[in-house]
This record gives sequence, C-alpha cells and structure tokens, in this order.
Amino acid sequence: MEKDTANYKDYTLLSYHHIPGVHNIDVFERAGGYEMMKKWVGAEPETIKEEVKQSGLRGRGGAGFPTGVKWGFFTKDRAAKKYLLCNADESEPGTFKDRFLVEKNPHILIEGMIISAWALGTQKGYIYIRGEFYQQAVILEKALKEAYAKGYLGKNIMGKGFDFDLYVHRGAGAYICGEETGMISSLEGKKGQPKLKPPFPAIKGYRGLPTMVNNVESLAAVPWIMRFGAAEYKKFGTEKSAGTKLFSISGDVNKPGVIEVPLGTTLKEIIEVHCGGMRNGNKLKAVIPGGSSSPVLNADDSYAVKMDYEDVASKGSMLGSGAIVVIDETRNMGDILKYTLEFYHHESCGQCTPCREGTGWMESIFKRRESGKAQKSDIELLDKTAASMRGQTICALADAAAMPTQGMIKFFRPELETYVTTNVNSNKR
Ligand code: L3W
Ligand code: SF4
Repeated sequence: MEKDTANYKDYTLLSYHHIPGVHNIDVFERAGGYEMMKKWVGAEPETIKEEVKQSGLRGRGGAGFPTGVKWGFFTKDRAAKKYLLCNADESEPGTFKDRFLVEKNPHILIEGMIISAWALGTQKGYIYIRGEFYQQAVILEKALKEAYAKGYLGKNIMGKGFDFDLYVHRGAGAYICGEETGMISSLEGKKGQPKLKPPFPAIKGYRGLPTMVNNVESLAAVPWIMRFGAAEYKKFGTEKSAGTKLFSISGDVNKPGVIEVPLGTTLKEIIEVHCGGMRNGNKLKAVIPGGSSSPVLNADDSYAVKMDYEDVASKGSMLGSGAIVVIDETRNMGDILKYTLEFYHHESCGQCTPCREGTGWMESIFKRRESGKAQKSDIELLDKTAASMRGQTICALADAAAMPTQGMIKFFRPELETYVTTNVNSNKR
C-alpha cells in the first residue's frame, strides 16, 4: 500500500516506493539513494554500530532481537574473515513484506547491506532468498550488477580501500531454511537442518566463521537511521518497540497488502483505516497477529491490541514478522488449524522426535476427522501433544506449531470439538 503524499521522513522503508522505476539504480540515486553509503563507508565503524544500537531497531524477521546488540556480539577484528547474511527466505505463512520491499526497491537493501558490511568489517555477503521468489531474485541480481558497475560493490569500493562482494543465493523451497542455522547449513551445500544454539552464528556461522544474520527489513532500515539519526527513528513507535514496521495483511479485509506504520499502531486502526475495514462488512472473529507461528487473538483482544512487541505479547501472542491474518465470522477455526498443522508437519526437518512425531500426530487428528473416526476428546489430546512439544527441540519450529494450536484451543475449543466430529466444511462461502 503506497502513500498518497510521500514524505521521505515519515516512512523509513517505503520512502521511495512511490517513485516509478526506483528499482533502477539511476532513479534510486536521483531520489537520494546511496547517499548514506557514500557518506558512511570509510567513516568510523563504531559510530555506525552505536547509531543502530541507539535507534532501538529490533530484528524484523520474527524474534525482535535488538539489531545493535546482535552486532555487538560480532568480532571487532576487521581483518578476521566473516560474513553478512541477509535472511530473505520469507516463508512464514501470511508474510510477504520482504518480497514487496525487494521487488520494488532492491537498492535500499543493497545500500543497507553495504553500510552494515562496512560497520561490521565483513568482506562477503549473501542474500539468501526464498526459492519461489524467482522474479525477486532476478530483480536483485540486476540491481547487484548495477551496483558493481558503479563501483559500490567489489574491490576498493569508491576508492576507500573497502572490499565487499555480495551474492544472491536462491533457496529450494524449505521453510526451515529461514531459521538462521538451517539457512547457513543450506548455504554450505548441506541439508538445510538447524543446529543447536549456542554457538550463535555471530560467533560461529557460515563455514564455522562469524556470520551476522539479519532480516531484509532490518538491513533496509539502516540507511534511514544513518541519514536522520537514532533519535529521529525513536520518535516512531514506542519506548521498547522503536521505529516503523512493515505489516503484511491478508484475510478478510477490503484492502489486503503491505503497509508501513509506527510500531504501537492499534490493530483496529490497521484494519479499519489502512485496510478499508472488514470485507462485506462481516464481523471480526479473530486475528493471527504475527504469522502462523503466533497464537490467535480473539475479537476483543484484536481490537484492543497495539501492534508492538510488548503489547502483543501481553495478550499471549507475538508480533513475529508482522504478518496479520484477519479472520471473519464466516470462517471455521478448524479449517485454519488444519491447514496450519499440515504446513508444519510438512516443513519439519525431522531431526527432533517431538517435532517430527508431534506435528505428525497433531495433523493425524484432522485426518481422522476425514474418515469420521475423530472424537471430541481429540482436542484435549491435541492440547496435550502441543504442550509436550514445547521447548524440547533444536529450533523453534516445534513451538511454532504448538503455540498456535494451544492458542486456538484456548479460545475456540467448542468449535474445534464440533469440527473434528463432523464432516461439514463450514468455510464454504
Ligand atoms: C549472539 C546471543 N546472538 C540471540 C541472535 C540469534 C538470532 C536472533 C534471535 O527465531 C522467531 C521464531 C519464529 N549471542 C544471542 C544471539 N542471538 N541471542 O538473535 O534469536 P532467537 O533464537 O530469539 O530467534 P530465531 O531463531 O531467529 C525467529 C518467529 O521468529 N517467526 C518466524 C518467522 C519466519 C520468517 C520467515 O519466513 N523467514 O520470518 C515468526 O513469528 O517462530 O520465534 O539471530 O542468533 N547470546
Ligand atoms: Fe527440525 Fe523440527 Fe527439530 Fe527444528 S524442531 S530442528 S524443524 S525437527
């Protein structure tokens, strides 16, 4: 969703999106693009790191970990071999904001990565992009060629004695490669399976060397922060959730899409103002606020919640990657949970028994429904199975399947009990 009266200062990520052809480097530069790279590459790296830390920027991939703090874990030895890895493997059901950013304005990400690479002292970078995003990978490749041709990438960038090579690496369609250690395994040419942390990638990552993994949206925010400063960035959002955030909104609203609003904006405003209200004037039933991994909110909580890390957590869910799925009264929560569990079972990498078996067991309850063998008590079994999976596994996928299951049961148990014991698909419109 684009701004009517674009004001560069009001929007940190989508500030160039209203400019036709901004994916071309010349257009991007005429609009002020790469100015911050020219200003900051060669400047004191610690100043850049401190500005990012002071801005309060939190990782936009889902965990919300403070970016500046993560950068602080990285070795300061500039001569040491190390990597910058951009997580563009956007696969969380409901999330499509990184794709939007990369497609419309690949250079904002590249500029952010060059500034970040300079600050962190990395000599090589990778953009690991979801395999299905073929078109976006092509756009990125073209943008990289343009940046190389201008001398913004490669050897001795702008004559400042800084070498930085940046590559696009396409995934092959596994959700689990969005988990940072799975992504690193995949980049190394191995099976994309997560590893236990610690060691964290910042200490031991790609090829066993320090690797800074940041989400597309986090890296793309760096040029804005370096242009206007941390204090300006913090004017958006709340004390603990600073800045603006991209939200991908899908489901039963009149205008689904990607918006950028300050963190702390109410979900009510997002639905009613930015998304044109509920589709067909239907009643809101529930909202999944942060992608399929986040527990559902009922209608009351949805209308009351502010979209920042703390307020969403206070309602028992999480902001995640900012993927809002709006559900109206015509939907059956059983269908939604069934599709969610099919997804997680399919995407489990199979290393951990609670995840491999647990997601399978949970999905099987819905399979039993199809053969008419499911019972009301299966929902209690589902709840217990989900509880037993939490906190027991190498990565967060098991929790990501268990938490929304338990959240759904908390609010919609009778509906789920009816769903599994009948064969009626009430989702048909
Ligand atoms: C060094 C320490 N580094 C933490 C780093 C860590 C990582 C970041 C956050 O999961 C969530 C998950 C999904 N020394 C460190 C340290 N770090 N302590 O900080 O770490 P963590 O473990 O809290 O989270 P995570 O494993 O990155 C991400 C949720 O996001 N999610 C998933 C979205 C998926 C996409 C997608 O499709 N690509 O966005 C959605 O809500 O469930 O909870 O870098 O290394 N002491
Ligand atoms: Fe693989 Fe699931 Fe274990 Fe994650 S929790 S490592 S996806 S089996």
